[in-house]
Amino acid sequence: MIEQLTLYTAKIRPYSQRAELALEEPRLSFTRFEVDLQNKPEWYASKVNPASKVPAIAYGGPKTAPDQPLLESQKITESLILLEFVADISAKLLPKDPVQRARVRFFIDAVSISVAPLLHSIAVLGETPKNLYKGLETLQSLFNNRYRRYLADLKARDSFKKTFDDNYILEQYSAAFSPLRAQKKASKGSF
Ligand SMILES: N[C@@H](CCC(=O)N[C@@H](CS)C(=O)NCC(=O)O)C(=O)O
Repeated sequence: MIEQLTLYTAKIRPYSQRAELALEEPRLSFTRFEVDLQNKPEWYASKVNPASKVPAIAYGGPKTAPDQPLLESQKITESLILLEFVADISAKLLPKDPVQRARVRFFIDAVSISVAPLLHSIAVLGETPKNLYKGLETLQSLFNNRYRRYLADLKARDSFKKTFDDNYILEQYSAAFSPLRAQKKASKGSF
């Protein structure tokens, strides 16, 4: 039986979104708590994640308000580990066949190596997406169909629509990172 589960997340962050997608896909019942990363609750690091990052899960123990996490629940952190955890408790996310499972994990590994590390430099620092194209070519080689088809299928899923609000993300990223980009541009210009 699946126990009480609370996801601590922030909807502008891709690592958080992947944890939320994993929970939405098998339609697990969970409580979602949005962590304001600019103004984190004072209990968050001490009671949920000592690294003070999202996403994180509190699993099991008595039901409680998400802003009053209990010692009795298990705290699980690191988004890729959360994905494995959700796959384990739902028994739905991964294919049954071991070869297919290996393929899925190979894909996850390729995204982790070739795509995910570049997102910060592009979305936050405004650097060229040139290296991302190489990463996408790597992913492309893993598909029988085109990568665009995968992306379109992904965006059409209810789980994706529910967890991705592009206008909000654009707004938040612009507000949070425009000063940093401007500073970076100015310091480049001064050399
Ligand atoms: N390796 C971690 C990275 C988590 C991470 O860096 N989270 C960021 C948001 S994407 C965070 O919470 N940063 C804390 C902060 O901005 O104060 C994972 O995959 O869960």
